Amino acid sequence: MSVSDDHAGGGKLHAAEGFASDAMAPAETAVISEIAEFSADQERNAYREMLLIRRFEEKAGQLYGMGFIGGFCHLYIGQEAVVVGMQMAIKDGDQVITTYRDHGHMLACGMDPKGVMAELTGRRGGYSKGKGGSMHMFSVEANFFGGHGIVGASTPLGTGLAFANKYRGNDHVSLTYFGDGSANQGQVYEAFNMAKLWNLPVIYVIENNKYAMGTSIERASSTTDLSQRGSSFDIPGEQVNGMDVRAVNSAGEKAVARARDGGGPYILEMLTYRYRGHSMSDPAKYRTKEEVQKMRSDHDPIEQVRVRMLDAGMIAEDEIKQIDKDIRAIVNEAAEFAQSDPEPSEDELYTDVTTSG
Ligand SMILES: Cc1ncc(C[n+]2csc(CCOP(=O)(O)OP(=O)(O)O)c2C)c(N)n1
Ligand SMILES: [Mg+2]
Repeated sequence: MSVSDDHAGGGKLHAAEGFASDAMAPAETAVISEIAEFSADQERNAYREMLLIRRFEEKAGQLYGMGFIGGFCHLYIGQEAVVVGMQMAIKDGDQVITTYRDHGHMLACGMDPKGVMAELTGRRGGYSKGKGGSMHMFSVEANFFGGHGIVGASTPLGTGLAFANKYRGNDHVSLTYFGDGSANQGQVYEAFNMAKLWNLPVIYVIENNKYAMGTSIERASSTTDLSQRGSSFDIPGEQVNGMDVRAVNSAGEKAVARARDGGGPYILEMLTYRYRGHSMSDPAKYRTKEEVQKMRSDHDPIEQVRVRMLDAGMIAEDEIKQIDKDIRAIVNEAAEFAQSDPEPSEDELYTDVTTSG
């Protein structure tokens, strides 16, 4: 049985082979991190966290289809290893900021699935009181700084978070996520310049899922090894197998330790893939079903951990089923809350809303 409804393949996994010999192979010049083995606890934790994101996103997709969620909704299914592996590499107080594909990041930061789901359905128990929606959530307690709809905008803001850490003299780092499409935005390079000039503790996590909406990286980018995009600013970087949570974690641990020690900014280009469309309204004409199916069956981040744990005798089938059941219960509870919680009252219309002019 597959771990995921979304994982239709059930095919053989090649966890240790990474991307060798397929279209997702890293550039030839790229530095590839060594993969550290996980302890049984780490495997279990990674499995649970990734599964929570997967199931949450599947449920969000269903609620969207049923008309409970309006506006934009960008699902993270397929990319779970990136945020979970990175989250395992940081400590409390380190900041996380990302784009609109943000539900996984919020869950990984420890935000309440009920509050996230209720925000998606526009209810008052949502993180923005039901007035922000999928792309506009925030939690100071969880050190999650959004949720940003403007492509490239999270990069200078995340650099600013790193500046604040340095200014305050603390040892925190900022994980600043953005996509392959965002990597062609001008403000990213203005931020790179300042990050290096001031030696800021920021890790730029580029989630290269190969597409920016319907445009492949090959069609949009003059250079496709995004880990080297900081070279003009003397910011080093490396490509990482973003479908293997251990590879992400290994690279993350190194980059975070370096930044915490005053080593300055670093780029981690995560080679990853989204299984679903760009958003819920995506005609998906820009890639073949076979391409998607191959990633799901050969590289699924959750299935890799499940198979590894079973092969190593770290976990029994029954325990896996129990984790599955627990996660389903959490997600169902979130979905029920998101459908039964009332909408914001009318007098909320003008609170916390900024206007210009
Ligand atoms: C400044 C700006 N330009 C264009 C858009 C429209 N837009 C939304 S998402 C997107 C693609 C971004 O792709 P990528 O950075 O690869 O992130 P992914 O969606 O793959 O996670 C575009 C062009 C926008 N939101 N902001
Ligand atoms: Mg992309």
